[in-house]
Amino acid sequence: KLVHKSFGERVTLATNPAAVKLFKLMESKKTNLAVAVDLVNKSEILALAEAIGSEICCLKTHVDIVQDFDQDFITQLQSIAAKHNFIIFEDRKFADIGNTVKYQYENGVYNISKWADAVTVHGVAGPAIIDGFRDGLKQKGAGLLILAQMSSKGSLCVGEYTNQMIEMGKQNADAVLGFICQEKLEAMGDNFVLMTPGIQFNSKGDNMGQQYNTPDYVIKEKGTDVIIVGRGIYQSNDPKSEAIKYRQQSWSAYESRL
Ligand code: 6AU
Repeated sequence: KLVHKSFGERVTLATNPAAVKLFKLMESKKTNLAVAVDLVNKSEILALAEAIGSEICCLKTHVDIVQDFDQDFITQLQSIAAKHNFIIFEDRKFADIGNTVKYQYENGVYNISKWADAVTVHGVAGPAIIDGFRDGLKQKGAGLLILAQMSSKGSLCVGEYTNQMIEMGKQNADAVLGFICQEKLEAMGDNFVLMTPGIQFNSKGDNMGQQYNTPDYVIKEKGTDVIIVGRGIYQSNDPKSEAIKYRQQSWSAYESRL
Protein backbone atom coordinates (compact mmCIF):
# COMPACT_ATOMS: atom_id res chain seq x y z
CA LYS A 1 0.00 0.00 0.00
CA LEU A 2 1.34 3.42 -0.99
CA VAL A 3 1.84 6.04 1.69
CA HIS A 4 0.93 9.49 0.37
CA LYS A 5 2.41 12.81 1.39
CA SER A 6 0.41 16.02 0.91
CA PHE A 7 1.14 18.39 -1.98
CA GLY A 8 2.31 20.89 0.66
CA GLU A 9 4.92 18.45 1.97
CA ARG A 10 6.02 17.60 -1.54
CA VAL A 11 6.80 21.26 -2.35
CA THR A 12 10.01 20.83 -0.38
CA LEU A 13 10.98 17.60 -2.19
CA ALA A 14 10.56 18.87 -5.74
CA THR A 15 13.62 20.27 -7.53
CA ASN A 16 12.12 21.42 -10.82
CA PRO A 17 10.78 25.00 -10.46
CA ALA A 18 7.53 24.25 -12.30
CA ALA A 19 6.91 21.26 -10.01
CA VAL A 20 7.45 23.49 -6.96
CA LYS A 21 5.05 26.05 -8.41
CA LEU A 22 2.40 23.45 -9.24
CA PHE A 23 2.53 21.70 -5.85
CA LYS A 24 2.13 25.09 -4.13
CA LEU A 25 -0.68 26.11 -6.44
CA MET A 26 -2.61 22.86 -5.90
CA GLU A 27 -2.19 23.08 -2.14
CA SER A 28 -3.40 26.68 -1.92
CA LYS A 29 -6.11 26.62 -4.59
CA LYS A 30 -7.30 23.15 -3.55
CA THR A 31 -7.63 21.73 -7.01
CA ASN A 32 -5.93 18.86 -8.83
CA LEU A 33 -7.98 19.21 -12.00
CA ALA A 34 -6.26 19.84 -15.33
CA VAL A 35 -8.39 20.47 -18.40
CA ALA A 36 -7.42 19.48 -21.94
CA VAL A 37 -8.88 22.21 -24.13
CA ASP A 38 -8.82 20.43 -27.47
CA LEU A 39 -10.80 23.08 -29.34
CA VAL A 40 -9.68 24.53 -32.64
CA ASN A 41 -10.71 28.18 -32.44
CA LYS A 42 -8.94 30.84 -30.44
CA SER A 43 -12.16 32.46 -29.20
CA GLU A 44 -13.65 29.14 -28.02
CA ILE A 45 -10.47 28.20 -26.16
CA LEU A 46 -10.19 31.59 -24.46
CA ALA A 47 -13.88 31.59 -23.50
CA LEU A 48 -13.54 28.13 -21.94
CA ALA A 49 -10.34 29.11 -20.11
CA GLU A 50 -12.13 32.13 -18.65
CA ALA A 51 -15.18 30.05 -17.67
CA ILE A 52 -13.32 27.24 -15.88
CA GLY A 53 -10.12 29.03 -14.84
CA SER A 54 -11.19 29.28 -11.21
CA GLU A 55 -11.54 25.47 -10.97
CA ILE A 56 -8.25 24.23 -12.45
CA CYS A 57 -4.56 23.91 -11.64
CA CYS A 58 -3.47 23.43 -15.27
CA LEU A 59 -4.80 24.13 -18.72
CA LYS A 60 -3.46 21.80 -21.38
CA THR A 61 -3.15 22.94 -24.97
CA HIS A 62 -2.53 21.28 -28.34
CA VAL A 63 -1.44 24.53 -29.93
CA ASP A 64 -0.96 22.97 -33.38
CA ILE A 65 -4.72 22.37 -33.75
CA VAL A 66 -5.63 26.05 -33.33
CA GLN A 67 -6.78 27.29 -36.73
CA ASP A 68 -6.43 31.01 -36.04
CA PHE A 69 -3.33 30.84 -33.84
CA ASP A 70 -1.51 34.12 -33.34
CA GLN A 71 0.57 35.87 -30.70
CA ASP A 72 -2.53 37.55 -29.29
CA PHE A 73 -3.93 34.11 -28.44
CA ILE A 74 -0.90 33.44 -26.22
CA THR A 75 -1.01 36.92 -24.66
CA GLN A 76 -4.68 36.51 -23.77
CA LEU A 77 -4.29 32.95 -22.51
CA GLN A 78 -1.43 34.03 -20.28
CA SER A 79 -3.44 36.87 -18.82
CA ILE A 80 -6.34 34.50 -18.05
CA ALA A 81 -3.84 32.09 -16.44
CA ALA A 82 -2.43 34.89 -14.28
CA LYS A 83 -5.89 36.11 -13.28
CA HIS A 84 -7.18 32.65 -12.28
CA ASN A 85 -3.84 31.22 -11.12
CA PHE A 86 -3.25 28.15 -13.26
CA ILE A 87 -0.31 26.91 -15.29
CA ILE A 88 -0.33 26.26 -19.04
CA PHE A 89 1.03 23.06 -20.44
CA GLU A 90 1.54 22.36 -24.10
CA ASP A 91 1.03 18.72 -24.96
CA ARG A 92 3.50 18.70 -27.86
CA LYS A 93 4.88 15.21 -27.16
CA PHE A 94 8.38 16.02 -28.40
CA ALA A 95 10.20 12.84 -29.44
CA ASP A 96 13.23 13.62 -31.64
CA ILE A 97 16.97 13.94 -30.98
CA GLY A 98 18.14 16.69 -28.62
CA ASN A 99 19.29 19.06 -31.36
CA THR A 100 15.96 18.87 -33.21
CA VAL A 101 13.71 19.23 -30.17
CA LYS A 102 15.70 22.30 -29.17
CA TYR A 103 14.71 23.91 -32.49
CA GLN A 104 11.12 22.71 -32.16
CA TYR A 105 10.84 23.99 -28.59
CA GLU A 106 12.47 27.39 -29.07
CA ASN A 107 11.57 28.32 -32.67
CA GLY A 108 8.86 28.12 -35.30
CA VAL A 109 5.47 29.88 -35.29
CA TYR A 110 4.52 28.61 -31.84
CA ASN A 111 7.63 29.57 -29.88
CA ILE A 112 6.55 27.13 -27.17
CA SER A 113 9.48 27.77 -24.82
CA LYS A 114 8.38 31.40 -24.42
CA TRP A 115 4.99 30.66 -22.87
CA ALA A 116 4.49 27.04 -21.78
CA ASP A 117 5.07 26.22 -18.11
CA ALA A 118 5.36 22.55 -19.06
CA VAL A 119 5.63 20.40 -22.18
CA THR A 120 5.19 16.67 -22.77
CA VAL A 121 8.04 14.48 -24.01
CA HIS A 122 8.34 10.90 -25.25
CA GLY A 123 11.70 9.50 -24.12
CA VAL A 124 11.86 6.97 -26.94
CA ALA A 125 15.03 8.60 -28.36
CA GLY A 126 16.85 8.19 -25.03
CA PRO A 127 17.80 10.52 -22.17
CA ALA A 128 19.86 12.96 -24.27
CA ILE A 129 16.58 14.43 -25.59
CA ILE A 130 16.43 16.30 -22.28
CA ASP A 131 19.61 18.22 -23.11
CA GLY A 132 17.72 19.86 -25.97
CA PHE A 133 15.35 21.49 -23.47
CA ARG A 134 17.72 22.66 -20.75
CA ASP A 135 18.38 26.25 -21.95
CA GLY A 136 14.74 26.91 -22.78
CA LEU A 137 13.44 25.43 -19.55
CA LYS A 138 15.81 27.50 -17.41
CA GLN A 139 14.77 30.78 -18.97
CA LYS A 140 11.13 30.18 -18.17
CA GLY A 141 11.37 28.04 -15.01
CA ALA A 142 9.42 25.39 -16.91
CA GLY A 143 9.34 21.60 -16.65
CA LEU A 144 9.03 18.43 -18.71
CA LEU A 145 6.29 15.84 -18.36
CA ILE A 146 7.60 12.47 -19.49
CA LEU A 147 5.12 9.99 -20.97
CA ALA A 148 5.62 6.91 -18.79
CA GLN A 149 2.32 5.24 -19.69
CA MET A 150 -0.58 6.04 -22.00
CA SER A 151 -4.33 5.75 -21.70
CA SER A 152 -4.93 4.29 -25.14
CA LYS A 153 -5.66 0.66 -25.97
CA GLY A 154 -2.57 -1.35 -26.92
CA SER A 155 -0.13 1.32 -25.70
CA LEU A 156 3.52 0.26 -25.98
CA CYS A 157 4.58 2.49 -23.07
CA VAL A 158 4.53 -0.39 -20.59
CA GLY A 159 6.80 -2.58 -18.51
CA GLU A 160 10.52 -2.00 -18.94
CA TYR A 161 9.89 1.08 -21.11
CA THR A 162 7.91 2.63 -18.25
CA ASN A 163 10.71 1.80 -15.79
CA GLN A 164 13.25 3.46 -18.09
CA MET A 165 11.09 6.60 -18.34
CA ILE A 166 10.96 6.82 -14.54
CA GLU A 167 14.72 6.42 -14.40
CA MET A 168 15.13 9.16 -17.03
CA GLY A 169 13.03 11.49 -14.89
CA LYS A 170 14.96 10.71 -11.73
CA GLN A 171 18.31 11.30 -13.45
CA ASN A 172 17.06 14.71 -14.64
CA ALA A 173 14.90 15.86 -11.74
CA ASP A 174 15.99 19.49 -12.26
CA ALA A 175 14.30 19.52 -15.67
CA VAL A 176 11.38 17.19 -15.04
CA LEU A 177 8.06 18.30 -13.55
CA GLY A 178 6.56 14.83 -13.56
CA PHE A 179 5.08 11.95 -15.48
CA ILE A 180 2.02 11.30 -17.58
CA CYS A 181 0.95 7.91 -16.25
CA GLN A 182 -1.97 5.69 -15.31
CA GLU A 183 -0.75 4.68 -11.86
CA LYS A 184 1.79 5.64 -9.23
CA LEU A 185 4.71 3.23 -9.19
CA GLU A 186 6.91 3.13 -6.10
CA ALA A 187 9.99 4.23 -8.08
CA MET A 188 8.31 7.53 -9.04
CA GLY A 189 8.83 8.86 -5.51
CA ASP A 190 7.21 12.01 -4.13
CA ASN A 191 9.06 14.81 -5.89
CA PHE A 192 7.25 14.54 -9.25
CA VAL A 193 3.70 15.45 -10.21
CA LEU A 194 1.82 12.45 -11.63
CA MET A 195 -0.83 13.38 -14.18
CA THR A 196 -3.43 11.01 -15.58
CA PRO A 197 -5.45 11.50 -18.79
CA GLY A 198 -8.25 9.20 -19.90
CA ILE A 199 -10.80 10.48 -17.37
CA GLN A 200 -14.53 10.73 -17.88
CA PHE A 201 -17.59 10.04 -15.72
CA ASN A 202 -20.02 8.90 -18.37
CA SER A 203 -17.96 6.98 -20.91
CA LYS A 204 -15.66 3.94 -21.00
CA GLY A 205 -13.87 5.08 -24.17
CA ASP A 206 -14.18 6.41 -27.71
CA ASN A 207 -13.97 4.70 -31.11
CA MET A 208 -10.29 5.60 -31.53
CA GLY A 209 -8.70 3.68 -28.67
CA GLN A 210 -9.14 6.10 -25.77
CA GLN A 211 -9.98 4.39 -22.46
CA TYR A 212 -11.59 6.20 -19.52
CA ASN A 213 -11.49 5.84 -15.74
CA THR A 214 -13.10 7.95 -13.02
CA PRO A 215 -11.24 10.59 -10.97
CA ASP A 216 -11.89 8.58 -7.83
CA TYR A 217 -10.31 5.44 -9.29
CA VAL A 218 -7.07 7.00 -10.50
CA ILE A 219 -6.47 9.35 -7.55
CA LYS A 220 -7.56 7.05 -4.73
CA GLU A 221 -6.90 3.55 -6.10
CA LYS A 222 -4.03 4.24 -8.49
CA GLY A 223 -2.40 7.01 -6.45
CA THR A 224 -1.74 9.63 -9.14
CA ASP A 225 -2.04 13.36 -8.41
CA VAL A 226 -3.78 15.26 -11.20
CA ILE A 227 -6.62 14.26 -13.52
CA ILE A 228 -6.59 15.54 -17.11
CA VAL A 229 -10.13 15.86 -18.46
CA GLY A 230 -10.87 16.81 -22.07
CA ARG A 231 -14.17 15.95 -23.74
CA GLY A 232 -15.84 15.23 -20.39
CA ILE A 233 -15.69 18.98 -19.77
CA TYR A 234 -15.30 20.90 -23.03
CA GLN A 235 -18.04 18.94 -24.82
CA SER A 236 -20.52 19.25 -21.97
CA ASN A 237 -23.47 21.65 -22.17
CA ASP A 238 -22.28 23.38 -19.02
CA PRO A 239 -18.48 23.11 -18.81
CA LYS A 240 -18.24 25.21 -15.66
CA SER A 241 -20.54 23.08 -13.53
CA GLU A 242 -19.04 19.89 -15.01
CA ALA A 243 -15.55 21.16 -14.12
CA ILE A 244 -16.76 21.73 -10.55
CA LYS A 245 -17.93 18.10 -10.36
CA TYR A 246 -14.60 16.73 -11.60
CA ARG A 247 -12.73 19.06 -9.31
CA GLN A 248 -14.74 18.01 -6.25
CA GLN A 249 -14.38 14.29 -6.89
CA SER A 250 -10.66 14.41 -7.59
CA TRP A 251 -9.90 16.71 -4.66
CA SER A 252 -11.85 14.63 -2.17
CA ALA A 253 -10.16 11.47 -3.53
CA TYR A 254 -6.82 13.20 -2.90
CA GLU A 255 -7.80 14.25 0.63
CA SER A 256 -9.09 10.79 1.47
CA ARG A 257 -5.76 9.13 0.77
CA LEU A 258 -3.74 11.38 3.12
O1 6AU B 1 -10.43 13.50 -22.16
P1 6AU B 1 -10.12 13.37 -23.63
O2 6AU B 1 -10.08 11.93 -24.08
O3 6AU B 1 -11.01 14.19 -24.48
O4 6AU B 1 -8.67 14.01 -23.85
C1 6AU B 1 -7.51 13.49 -23.27
C2 6AU B 1 -6.34 14.40 -23.54
C3 6AU B 1 -5.99 14.58 -25.02
C4 6AU B 1 -4.81 13.65 -25.25
O5 6AU B 1 -3.93 14.18 -26.21
C5 6AU B 1 -4.15 13.57 -23.89
O6 6AU B 1 -5.16 13.86 -22.93
N1 6AU B 1 -3.54 12.28 -23.53
C6 6AU B 1 -2.20 12.22 -23.07
C7 6AU B 1 -1.40 13.36 -22.69
C8 6AU B 1 -1.91 14.35 -21.80
O7 6AU B 1 -0.25 13.43 -22.93
C9 6AU B 1 -1.59 10.98 -22.85
C10 6AU B 1 -2.36 9.80 -22.90
O8 6AU B 1 -1.89 8.72 -22.58
N2 6AU B 1 -3.67 9.91 -23.25
C11 6AU B 1 -4.28 11.11 -23.54
O9 6AU B 1 -5.48 11.13 -23.82
O10 6AU B 1 -5.62 15.94 -25.21
